[in-house]
Amino acid sequence: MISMKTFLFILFFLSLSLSAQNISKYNFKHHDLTLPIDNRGILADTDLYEYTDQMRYKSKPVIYSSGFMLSGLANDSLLWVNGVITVERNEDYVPGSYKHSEFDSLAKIYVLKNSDAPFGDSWQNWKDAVKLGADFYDGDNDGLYNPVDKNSNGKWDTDEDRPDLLGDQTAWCVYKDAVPNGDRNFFNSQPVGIEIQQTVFASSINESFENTIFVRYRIENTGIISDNLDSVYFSVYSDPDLGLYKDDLVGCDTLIDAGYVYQTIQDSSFMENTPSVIIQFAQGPISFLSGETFIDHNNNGIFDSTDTPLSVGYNNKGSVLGSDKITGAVNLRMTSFSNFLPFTNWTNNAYFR
Ligand SMILES: [Ca+2]
Ligand SMILES: [Ca+2]
Ligand SMILES: [Ca+2]
Ligand SMILES: [Ca+2]
Repeated sequence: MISMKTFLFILFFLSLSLSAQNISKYNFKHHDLTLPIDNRGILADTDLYEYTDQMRYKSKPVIYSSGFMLSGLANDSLLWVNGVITVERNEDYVPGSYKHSEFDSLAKIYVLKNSDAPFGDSWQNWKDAVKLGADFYDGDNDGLYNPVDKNSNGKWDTDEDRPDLLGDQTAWCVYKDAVPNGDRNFFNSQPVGIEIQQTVFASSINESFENTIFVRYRIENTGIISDNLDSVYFSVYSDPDLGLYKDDLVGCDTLIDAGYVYQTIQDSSFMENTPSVIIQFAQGPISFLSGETFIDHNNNGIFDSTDTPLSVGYNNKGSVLGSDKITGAVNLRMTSFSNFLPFTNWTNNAYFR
């Protein structure tokens, strides 16, 4: 029997609602996992130091490349597609924000650790992340991020500001779909005005989380290019390699909104400790669906005060910022999964989509 005691999880939180690039990279470490990332949406497939150019478990590869794909209709008619899929040369995002473009030179990866001193350097540096739109806890409720130890006790108190640190460690960045048409793999796809706040975080709050890295995407149509983006699909994309990629198998589990990659034989690199990788949607985007999540009494297609809610959606923002409860809505779940064989001489190689 093959032992597959180890399960690695990547959980995705979603919420919908060019010039010279300033590339910043970070090797996110959590127990036995390492995940190199950059500030334009690339997960795993980015060089930092020798042997960091993949997501690794106990120094051995588990994911070669990961990112996402988005598609939809702009202004009800124009079909667009973009994404970050390095193995297919789709790299359609650049560091920075449409809404706060005057601060694009600050658009790097901001790292917060639970072990950082309260009000220390990482909390002060977060001021620049806030300029680019990052969340913070506004303890004194003045609308500004000003991390000051008001009572000088060396500790954070609830009436003092703090950054949006989730779990043990948080790495935040923002990027936008500003790569021009001529530099894209999808030749007819133009920037449509999407910006994405990406938060990679990890926690040790329980044992299973020691093998888990979370990725939260906050995807926004800024309205700067397209008034309306409709029928939008978001896909997690991943090119996993459990050690040697040729014997990897793939599947999905609709009950837990997850895709996974596994082996039925020992991997020649991991041997008896061959892991499985599970990529799970932990919190889908909020959606209001007439007739499903609310009864639309006034028939305007919008959930408003005269309507009857049928369900509740949630936006979990961590232990400090808490959770929003959104009545009349639902968190969307995984609706499809596919694996993909891009090159005929590869066998059993799989993608999550
Ligand atoms: Ca404040
Ligand atoms: Ca204090
Ligand atoms: Ca393998
Ligand atoms: Ca209504």
